[in-house]
Amino acid sequence: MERTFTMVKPDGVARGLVGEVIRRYEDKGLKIIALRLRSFTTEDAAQFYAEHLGKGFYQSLVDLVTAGPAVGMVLEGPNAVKLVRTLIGSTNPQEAAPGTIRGDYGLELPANIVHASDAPASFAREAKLFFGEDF
Ligand code: FUP
Repeated sequence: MERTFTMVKPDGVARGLVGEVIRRYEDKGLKIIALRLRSFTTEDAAQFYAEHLGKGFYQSLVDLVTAGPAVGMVLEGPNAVKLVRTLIGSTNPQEAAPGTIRGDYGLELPANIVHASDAPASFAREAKLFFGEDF
């Protein structure tokens, strides 16, 4: 069974959407393997979003993810990486389809409510960064 990492980002936590996001993952049948609320330092954010360093939206992304606590989780299910990406919707909430988390709750970048790993390798890296252990 495949695993993925997903996170209700600080904008989603501040909006009170933790329960709603977990509800959707559970309704779909995904199993929660790990769950934690924690805050990102600027250094954590720089590591987590290293691939975006130098891009125009980088600073606003770091500001957003360090603005308050995030709720990260490891989920397990068949094709979990791709499945959760489908449930969250497109990166830009203005383009995300209704019925997806970003499509239903996001309004404007960079505040798109949730993050989810885009490949098994990013799952391993991101879950380790968030939880400080291997999954
Ligand atoms: P995703 O994997 O869907 O979260 O998207 P990316 O890894 O491409 O982007 C990571 C985060 O950067 C997004 F969640 C929001 C932010 N971002 C912007 O603010 N503007 C952009 O044009 C692209 C991404």
